[in-house]
Amino acid sequence: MERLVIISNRVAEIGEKTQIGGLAVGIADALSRGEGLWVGWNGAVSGPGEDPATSRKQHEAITTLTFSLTEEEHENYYLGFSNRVLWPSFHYRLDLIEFSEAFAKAYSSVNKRFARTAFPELKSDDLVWVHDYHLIPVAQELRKLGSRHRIGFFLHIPFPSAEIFSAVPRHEWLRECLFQFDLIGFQTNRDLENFRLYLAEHADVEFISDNLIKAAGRIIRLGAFPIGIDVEQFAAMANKVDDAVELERMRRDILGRIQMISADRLDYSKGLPERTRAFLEFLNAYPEYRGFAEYLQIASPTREDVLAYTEIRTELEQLSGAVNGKFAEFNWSPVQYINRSIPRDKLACLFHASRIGLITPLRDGMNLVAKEYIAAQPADDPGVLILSKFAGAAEQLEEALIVNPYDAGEVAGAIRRAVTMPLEERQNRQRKLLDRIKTTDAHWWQTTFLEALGHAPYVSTQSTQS
Ligand code: GDG
Repeated sequence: MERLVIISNRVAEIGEKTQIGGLAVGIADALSRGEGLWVGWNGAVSGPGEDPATSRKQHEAITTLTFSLTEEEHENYYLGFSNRVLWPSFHYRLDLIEFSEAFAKAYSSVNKRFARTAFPELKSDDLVWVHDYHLIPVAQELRKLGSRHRIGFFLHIPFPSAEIFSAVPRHEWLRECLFQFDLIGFQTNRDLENFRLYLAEHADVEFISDNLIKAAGRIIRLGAFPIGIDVEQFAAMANKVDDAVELERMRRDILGRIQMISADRLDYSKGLPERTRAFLEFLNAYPEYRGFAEYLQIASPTREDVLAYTEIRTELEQLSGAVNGKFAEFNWSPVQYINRSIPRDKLACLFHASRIGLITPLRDGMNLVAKEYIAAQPADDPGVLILSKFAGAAEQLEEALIVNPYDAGEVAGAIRRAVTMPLEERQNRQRKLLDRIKTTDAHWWQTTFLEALGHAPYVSTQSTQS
């Protein structure tokens, strides 16, 4: 079997399996199928004059090769082009783009650095798998260094409509960079279709079949590979009794209360204020639930150096405060807002104990929390997933209550429906949802992608040397 080389912006700590998040589970699983190498940023920013030296670590058959970014690289490549240009635009927020020439330059040069770090390590038959929007130019940089490897790219976030993508500064360059991969993978069929429509309108491409194109003298395979989770691992965490969580659940049972839960990074794409407004609408429209419905909102801090993120946090804090101020009683608070990351096993137990999972992003590549909520449900008395139609997961999880997150009244109605849903209907929906997340789990995701990459017809007729 060929060795797998993963290149991603961040490299996770491997070892503590229960604590690593969704994406890292999929990658660690892929790497552990044989020998594996994982290359990327270690998360540290080196000060002026400090040596951002590469460090190598070994965890059984997996080697990690990590380096720090300089302050300037962190500012312009990571916070700049990646998170002030690509992230907002791919999530349909062109209004939040802050573009500068320095961002594009740093994005290009840091990608070069990723490629230069990885290239000397590559053996001739390695499979190379590059992850996400931070690293679109990596294949082109590897090709310039002489790489003839099969290189795959997986986009974890949505690929927007042609109209939106064509507004991204340097989209022509990004497109040409993408053509240096052998396989381009998306989360959903919708993303794949958006990419094809963009190409049809803006690029010189020959469409060979649904999954093959010819561009820049190369044959490139395209596909949709919805990312999954390790269902058993998550369910095992959820089924472990956590005394504090269990005590709270019993207290709610005695008082006839129900809990709704959401857990996201505090990102504007996740629709947190809209969701809080929908909950407010629910309490306004259905007053009989005042004193009984509780909404636990776990919003972990993220990218706090970007203005849009501090603004969304302020907005959310004002809103949660306003809902509590309006409706709370001395012995009941409608919103519990936590602006910290909590341990993964605790999160699983909280999902298990919550009657409703309220997952309503405005745009999301997939959304693993939706799948984790399902994995965590007790089979005999499962909760109900309310899911935004703009989460990639909605393409698969049809038995969830699918809602438009911009329509507070519709979400409030779905909450009401979830609260009153008969046990049999909940069980039926849960059975089907569970089935689906099991058949397309983390293992399925990585094997399907790597099989497609292994079979990608590597044809290069042009030299990219420059
Ligand atoms: C990107 C795409 C795509 C959340 N709060 C806490 C916590 N989490 C964990 C969740 C889940 C992960 O973080 C979040 O994954 P998502 O998929 O929901 O979202 P993004 O971070 O935006 O990920 C997304 C994903 O890539 C994979 O391709 O699905 O669409 O945007 O695992 O459980 N974990 C802990 N404490 C928290 O407070 N420990």
